[in-house]
Amino acid sequence: MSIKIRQLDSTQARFKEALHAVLAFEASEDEAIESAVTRILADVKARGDAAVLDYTKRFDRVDATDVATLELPRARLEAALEGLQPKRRAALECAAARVRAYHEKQKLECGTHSWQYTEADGTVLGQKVTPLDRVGLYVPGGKAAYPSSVLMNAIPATVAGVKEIIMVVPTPDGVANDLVLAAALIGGVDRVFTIGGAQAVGALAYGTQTVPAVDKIVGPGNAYVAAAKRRVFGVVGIDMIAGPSEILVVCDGTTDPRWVAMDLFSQAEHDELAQSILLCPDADFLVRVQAAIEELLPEMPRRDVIAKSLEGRGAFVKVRDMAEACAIANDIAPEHLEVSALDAQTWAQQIRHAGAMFLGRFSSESLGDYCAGPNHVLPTSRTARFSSPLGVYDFIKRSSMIEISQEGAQTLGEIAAELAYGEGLQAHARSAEMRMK
Ligand code: HSO
Ligand code: ZN
Repeated sequence: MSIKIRQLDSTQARFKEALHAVLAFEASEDEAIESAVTRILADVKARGDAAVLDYTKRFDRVDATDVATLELPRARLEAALEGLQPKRRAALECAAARVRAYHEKQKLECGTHSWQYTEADGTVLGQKVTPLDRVGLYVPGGKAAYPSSVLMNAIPATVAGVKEIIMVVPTPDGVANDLVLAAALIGGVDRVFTIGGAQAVGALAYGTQTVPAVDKIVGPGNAYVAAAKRRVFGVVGIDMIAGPSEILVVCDGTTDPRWVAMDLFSQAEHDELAQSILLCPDADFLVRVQAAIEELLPEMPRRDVIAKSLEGRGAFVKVRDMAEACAIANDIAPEHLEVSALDAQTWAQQIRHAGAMFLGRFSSESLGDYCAGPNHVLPTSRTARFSSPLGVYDFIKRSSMIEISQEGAQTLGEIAAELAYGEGLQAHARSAEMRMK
């Protein structure tokens, strides 16, 4: 199967522009989607359950008389778990345990704890950390229904101490995915409603007679779900809106080219718009990876998706050396970065922008997708320059704590009053002064 992947060379004229043209991805704002979503959200806000039932009948062909019947009883989740092949169940449970262990560590070490300190005059200042009360987890029903994503979203929330996790998942024609339901149970989801689309996002954001309103909505979804999440932001919190998946492999030429080819496939198979890029200083190695791709692609059940992704958005970049590869990696700021090199830890010291770094030739991204432990919900489309993987910190918030001593009220009162007069705010000034001797 011959496949044509774009070839770039860091020494070519206008290389940076050429690279950025490859990276460019704009989530197109579709007018029709936006207006449909606006209508659905307004309807759910106004009519609650009745609107949710109407849309569920129209879009999922599930005709229910009452939203309560769309909630799955716990016994249904338990049956899904019991019904799994033992090996698959063990894998799911092991993955969950590893993801939980990693996030427990994150809870201890990432500043998710309350603190306070006392000043000389007895004034106490601090920060109080509180988990969110209730979180909504959106799970797609169609081709991108990943049980692993249920774990990755639910587990950091439970570790953070979120009191209640409400999952929504559409079941077109009434068909549920048992692996997803089992993952919900293992991941600590409290309630599951079989609703989806913008109507489910609206139900979670505004609450209906049956679906409780949540404080934050997380989880992936199609263009309608993404548009709905954007619109309800402010009423509730949302996680990031993810673009297509990306992998960047930086290789020194010492890894088996077939391993590298399969790693590129592993992202490409997600989506025709997924992006797989390889940087290497060794031109001959790039030729060998191309040969491995041609050899391995025909075996892949998802070869058509892979070929479209690699030909449409993939690239091979010949770089001068590994140091330059690291600099280019920082510019790309990929969702996943594999440093497939002998001294990966050393090169990693030069990397600052990547959602997740996979170091050394044994660290395939696929292990991180399922069971290494770190979260697989990662910043895409160069947003790793300023944002982080989903984590425990996304399910907590901070409150400032201020307890001023009588002595502190004298010294701070003077400063506050002075600034308040400067701003023309008399009541502020008087409120501070009244507490002064
Ligand atoms: N690579 C995806 C996550 C995933 N992979 C789920 C397999 N299942 C996120 O970028
Ligand atoms: Zn993946």
